[in-house]
Amino acid sequence: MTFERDRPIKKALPAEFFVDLGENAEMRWEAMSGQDYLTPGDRFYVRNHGPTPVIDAASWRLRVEGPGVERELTLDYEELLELPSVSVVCNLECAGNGRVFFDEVQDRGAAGAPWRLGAIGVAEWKGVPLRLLLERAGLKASAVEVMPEGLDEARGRRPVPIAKALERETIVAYAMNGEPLSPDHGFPARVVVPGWYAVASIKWVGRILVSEEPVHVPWNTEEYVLVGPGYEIRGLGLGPAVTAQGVKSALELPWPARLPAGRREVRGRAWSGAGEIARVDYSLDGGASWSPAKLTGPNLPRAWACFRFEWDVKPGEYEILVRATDIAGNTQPDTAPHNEQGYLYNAVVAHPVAVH
Ligand SMILES: Nc1nc2c(c(=O)[nH]1)N[C@H]1C(S)=C(S)[C@@H](COP(=O)(O)O)O[C@H]1N2
Ligand SMILES: [Mo]
Repeated sequence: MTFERDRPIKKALPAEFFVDLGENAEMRWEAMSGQDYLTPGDRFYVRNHGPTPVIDAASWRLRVEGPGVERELTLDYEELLELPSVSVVCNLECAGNGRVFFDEVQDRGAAGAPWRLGAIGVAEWKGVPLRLLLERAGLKASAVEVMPEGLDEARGRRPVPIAKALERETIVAYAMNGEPLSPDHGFPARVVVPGWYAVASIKWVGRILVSEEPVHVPWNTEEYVLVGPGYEIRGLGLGPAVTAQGVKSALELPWPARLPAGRREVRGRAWSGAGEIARVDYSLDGGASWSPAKLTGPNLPRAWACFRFEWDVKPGEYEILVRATDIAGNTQPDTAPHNEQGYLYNAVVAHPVAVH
């Protein structure tokens, strides 16, 4: 395994697709314009806590172990690929996606990567249900949490409760959009936990610990926890851990956007951890009035829904507001409650557009 500190991300980061944030790379939303449902791997955001490790598949092993299983299970790459697999189309979204708006809109910033809205992408992930691996290791009824651990320097690790680990679509993925995972997205294998913020989707997984007690690690006690007024301190953490995704939306436009005057079609995507998108509304008058956008194409739970609307526009300066609602009735609010690390910003965003 090798790391290159001066090249933390391996894939090319062309400026038209990405904002290069060093260890991290944000997708520019205009990179989704004209794309089908999925985000191509060469445009997918990257969130690393250190340089991407380059792992040799031939010497890689995955171990499933711990007090919550009867026996240790060890697999090599070929063995993983031979197990029964499923394909899951879902998004991965960083819990900090939208963080910059706490500062820009709500005047109260938060520490962390200054993501706008491009720390999300939807891919087709193929892999082995985590459930199957747990069963082969002899899952005990006393198992409480399942914690995948990464082989990166940060040893990224994040427990999920046993019920979430056993969901049909929680998988150990080895392919993304029909190709083996790339190093930046977790080669040889990563966990994908649909519906939860992507910190739980551990890349470069080498070990899966099954516990009979709640597990405390930095990513559920110090980071990826909600700290601030209104958030209770529970157990050993500084606040409740971020888990299920909220409802959000974004336009497939540059930030800020520049458009020629005339009849335009504006497009975007909306998503929610709670299921399908029920509706998307937009406002061109600062939120005084709202009109429904048209939902088009697939609307898969825990992935996203594409939407569009017509706009006949004269030269000037505008803001487009978009507000998504999911099937559980959750709607994007006007403001997002502040928390110190700037997670879960899901308020309606005013997208600046200059029309010439
Ligand atoms: N081992 C490991 N897994 C990890 C991370 C990491 O730094 N190390 N980052 C997590 C976070 S915070 C996010 S948002 C997603 C990003 O996945 P991506 O880079 O494939 O988009 O991976 C998660 N899994
Ligand atoms: Mo993240």
